[in-house]
Amino acid sequence: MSAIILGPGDALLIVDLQNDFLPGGALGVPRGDEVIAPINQLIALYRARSLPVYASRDWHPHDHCSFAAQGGPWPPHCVADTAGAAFTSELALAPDTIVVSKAVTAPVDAYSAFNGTGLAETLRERGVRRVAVCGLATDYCVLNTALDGIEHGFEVLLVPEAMRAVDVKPGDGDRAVTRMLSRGALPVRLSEGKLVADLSLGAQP
Ligand code: VGL
Ligand code: ZN
Repeated sequence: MSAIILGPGDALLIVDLQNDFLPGGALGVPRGDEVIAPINQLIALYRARSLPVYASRDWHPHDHCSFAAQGGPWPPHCVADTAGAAFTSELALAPDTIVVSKAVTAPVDAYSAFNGTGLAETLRERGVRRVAVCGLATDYCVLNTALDGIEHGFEVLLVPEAMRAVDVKPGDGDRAVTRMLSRGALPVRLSEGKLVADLSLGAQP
């Protein structure tokens, strides 16, 4: 079993754990609620080592271009300052969580937490070199965030048990995971409260 030793340079990045993306929300991800428990474990793991926790959120104006009324693909969701846009209260976010708001203006959509947010610079200033990515949804914002993270030169740990997919087309989530791994993300899983490499997901020997 290959344990991942967390230390300086590590950070946790939780993608879009907002009420609208949970079952019953405006754009509920099927079984999205199942990620809350593992993400809370991840938060505890990183906080125990005083490592930074980042949480991105979709933070749209009411007339955002991704909404159907504007010709976009989605129902209205995550409108800034509404209950749907709030992080789920079941998430054990500490007051020092660094919140990253994205797609905050009407004409621009952003699936990636790196897109238009200054996140790469913020991470570098903090000395972060490796981010563990988890959250919703695997096939949209998690996918684009992880790929951008790699593009920006960060090592990316992927926590599949702590993410769920929209699966507009069946298999979208699995294909997204395959894409992230093929670009160099390392799959990890929680084992007895620690992170270990997930060799079952095609990591190279
Ligand atoms: C997302 C659809 C629309 C996501 C955001 O967070 O994955 N999906 N906006
Ligand atoms: Zn959105």
